[in-house]
Amino acid sequence: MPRTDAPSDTSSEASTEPLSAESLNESVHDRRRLRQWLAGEARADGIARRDLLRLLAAAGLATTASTGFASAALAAPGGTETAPGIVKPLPEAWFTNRGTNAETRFEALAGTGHHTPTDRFFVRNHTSTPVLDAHTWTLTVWGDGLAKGRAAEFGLDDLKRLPATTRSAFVECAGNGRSFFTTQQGQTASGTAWTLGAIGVARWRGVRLGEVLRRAGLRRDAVDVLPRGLDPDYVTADGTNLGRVRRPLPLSKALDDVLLAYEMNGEPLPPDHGAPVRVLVPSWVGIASIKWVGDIEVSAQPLYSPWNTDFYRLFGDAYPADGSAPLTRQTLKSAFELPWNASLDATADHRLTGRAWSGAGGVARVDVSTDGGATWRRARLHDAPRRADWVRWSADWRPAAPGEYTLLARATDTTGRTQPETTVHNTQGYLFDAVVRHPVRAV
Ligand SMILES: Nc1nc2c(c(=O)[nH]1)N[C@H]1C(S)=C(S)[C@@H](COP(=O)(O)O)O[C@H]1N2
Ligand SMILES: [Mo]
Repeated sequence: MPRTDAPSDTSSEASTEPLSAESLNESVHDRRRLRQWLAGEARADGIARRDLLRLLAAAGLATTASTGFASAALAAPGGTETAPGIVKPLPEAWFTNRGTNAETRFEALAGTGHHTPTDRFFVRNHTSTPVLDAHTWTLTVWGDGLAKGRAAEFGLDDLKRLPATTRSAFVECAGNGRSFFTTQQGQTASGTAWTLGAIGVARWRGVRLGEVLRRAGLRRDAVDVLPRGLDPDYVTADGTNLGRVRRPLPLSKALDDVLLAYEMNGEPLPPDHGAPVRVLVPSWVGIASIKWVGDIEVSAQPLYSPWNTDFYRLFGDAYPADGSAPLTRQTLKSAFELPWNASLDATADHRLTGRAWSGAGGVARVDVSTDGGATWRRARLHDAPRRADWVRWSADWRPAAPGEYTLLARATDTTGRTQPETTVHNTQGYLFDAVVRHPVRAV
C-alpha cells in the first residue's frame, strides 16, 4: 500500500490538513488514526491501550510508531502479528494487514470446510474493537416509530430468552475487490485496497430483529431503523467527527431476515466481530451489519447517516451527482484458494479450489479458465446454492508446460447474472464484480 502522506507531526496534521478527496480515503484515514491512537490522541474506549504500549515498547517501536502504519504491525507473544485496535492475533499466513483492518488470505481457507473459521475471519474496523462487558451491556430500542413515549431495554439474557434462529450467511465489505479497479482497469478508487478477502461466511445464532422490534412496541407508521455501534466515534482524515458508526435500514429488510447475533460458529461472538451482539443483515453490504450494537432508533421518517449518504453509494461518471441509491445487496464474485503468483508443479495434476458468492441469490454455476479466458470449463460445485452464502468449487488442471498462467473463475447466480469482464467505475471502489485475473507460475 503506497503511502500518500508523509506527516512527521501527529498532533497538528488533523487541524492543518485541508478538506480534500482524501477525506474519503479510508486507508489514509486509518494510518492517520493509528498514529493519533499511538500518540494518545485518539479515543479507544474499552481497549487496553496499556497492553499495546507494553507490546510496542517490547518491540522497540514506541518511538518509531509515528513513521507510518507498516512499521507498527506488531509482533505479539507467540510470534504472530496483531494490528492496532484488533484484539485477535493475525498470523501472516492467514491475514494481510491493512491498517485497522485485516484481510483473510483465500489460500488459508483451503480445506477448512464451508464456514470461515472465526480465527481467520476478516476484520473491518472504522476505529478500534471495544471490549465490552456482556453482563452490563444493554440494547436500547427507541424513537418515534415505537408506541408513544416508549423506549425498551434488553440485556443479553433477555435476548437469549427470545426464540433463537441459526443461519449461515456471509459478511462482505462493499469495498471487497476494490484494488482490481486499479490493477485490472487502471482506475483509481479511494479506500482500503482489498483484494478478494474482505468476506467471511459464518453460522450465526441470534434473535430476529423483527421479534425485538415488535416487543419494543413497533408502530404501523415506522419506516426505518438505525442501529448504532458502541465503538469510538469515527473521525475523518480532515478531523470531522462523524459520530458513532451507524447506518439506517428500511423496516422491510429489518423485519425480513435480519438477526441480532450473539453467536458465531457455535461460540459467543468474539470482540472483533461485535461482541456481545451485532446486527447481521444477510446479503447486504457489510456496513449494514453493525457490530457492538448499543441502540436502535426506530423512526416514522426516513433516516440518514454519513454511511448511507456520503459513503456506500456509487459516485462517478456513470452515476447521478448525488450518487446512486444507498447500496443494499452485494454483488457476485469468485476467488481461488491460491496465493497471488502461486508456484505450482508443472509436472503434476492439480485440483484448483475456490469459492463463489452473490448477494442476489445462490451461486448456480462456476466456470474456470486456465488460459487467460480463451477457453472455459465448468467447475464442480461442492455446496448447494443458497442465498447470502457461498459455494465451494473445484476444477482439475495439469499445466501444459512450465510458464506463466492466468487463472479465471466466473460465477453465475440463480438469478442468471454472470460476472462481467469489467465493472463500471465508481470513485469509492464499491461492488467490484468483474472476473479477477489470478496469476500463477508452473515450475
Ligand atoms: N460498529 C461498527 N460496526 C461495523 C463496522 C465498524 O467499524 N463499527 N464496520 C462495518 C463494515 S464496513 C464491515 S465490512 C463489517 C465487517 O465485519 P467483521 O469485522 O466482523 O468482518 O462490519 C461492519 N460493522
Ligand atoms: Mo465494509
